[in-house]
Amino acid sequence: MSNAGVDNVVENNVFVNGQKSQVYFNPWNKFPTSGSRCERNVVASRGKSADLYRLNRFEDSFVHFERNLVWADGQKPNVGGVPGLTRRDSWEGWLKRGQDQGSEVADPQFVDPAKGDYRLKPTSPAFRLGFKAIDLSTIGNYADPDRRTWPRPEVPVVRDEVDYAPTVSPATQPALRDYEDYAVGEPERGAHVGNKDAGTALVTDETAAGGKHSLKFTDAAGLGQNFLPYITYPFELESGALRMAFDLRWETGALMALDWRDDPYNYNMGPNLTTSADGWLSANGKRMLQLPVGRWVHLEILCALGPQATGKYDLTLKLPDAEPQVFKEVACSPKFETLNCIVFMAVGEAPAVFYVDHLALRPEAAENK
Ligand SMILES: [Ca+2]
Repeated sequence: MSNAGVDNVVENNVFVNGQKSQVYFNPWNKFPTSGSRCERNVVASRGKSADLYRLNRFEDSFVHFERNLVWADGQKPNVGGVPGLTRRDSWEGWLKRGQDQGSEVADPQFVDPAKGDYRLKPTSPAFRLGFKAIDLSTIGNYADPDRRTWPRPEVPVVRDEVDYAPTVSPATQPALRDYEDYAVGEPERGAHVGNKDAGTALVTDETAAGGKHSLKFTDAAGLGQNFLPYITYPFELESGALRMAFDLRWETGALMALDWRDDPYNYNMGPNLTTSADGWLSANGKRMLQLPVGRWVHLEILCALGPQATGKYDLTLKLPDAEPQVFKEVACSPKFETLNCIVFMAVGEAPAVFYVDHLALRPEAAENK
């Protein structure tokens, strides 16, 4: 990972099996970013859930990529974060920009990756691209008079199992969460939870739409970032449709935001729901109805993805003691086609709460739409 910087050279490295990305360039507003090169590297990961490159707010003047050997275990490599590149076609779009000229998508032919041996076989295509074999004999923990502390056989080397486990497929989001088997105070499972200080998203037994537990978002002042607390549910859906249903209990002043995104950061906005401080629920900026205070309401979103995406989705809202209201073909970004994550946030800057229960996330075949 490189945060900003000028004229950095990243060459002749082997980057392999980073859980989220293999190569990460990130510009910082207050420092210059330009003229770096990323060449003759072997960049490989175990599949589509990880990015090959993560390039936030990328501009071609930041980094030039050339003659790399890249491999996503036979899948199409993902280049994430580049404005204008959709995830599903990111590699083709990346090449069209003139990046990664002379690079190849091919199996690097590691000697024995299952045993951690990432030397390259002599037949590896990397050598054709100019990669020079790396002498590993002086890398790692070996005895040397210049070294005071390594190796220390009396100290066991503990590695986090997660470092070696493939990322859980985002397609495995449970179909329904009712939070009944969660402990009070437990964070959401299978998701990335952003809690800070008094701003938390945790299971509670204060109220529930069903059973005894629900998920409580507690907003607070002074959290530094207005999107805290948040919960991000990872997905990797590029076709079909997703039906999302949940019960929401809104309390006075709570600013809830729910985003469907095609990229975690530089996203085209899919379905998006927000609440105002006086309880108006808006769908992608369009006012729908006013939520009652302290009552459970039921919401459903159905949105087609991939080739079936239309830039529109169906929204169903059911207030207590009322018939469901169906809003067909609510407009979101026409460029929204693939689902990378769904994010719940409490975006206020003052104390307020809302609750979520019966969260259902169900992929469907497109023909069911
Ligand atoms: Ca419940």
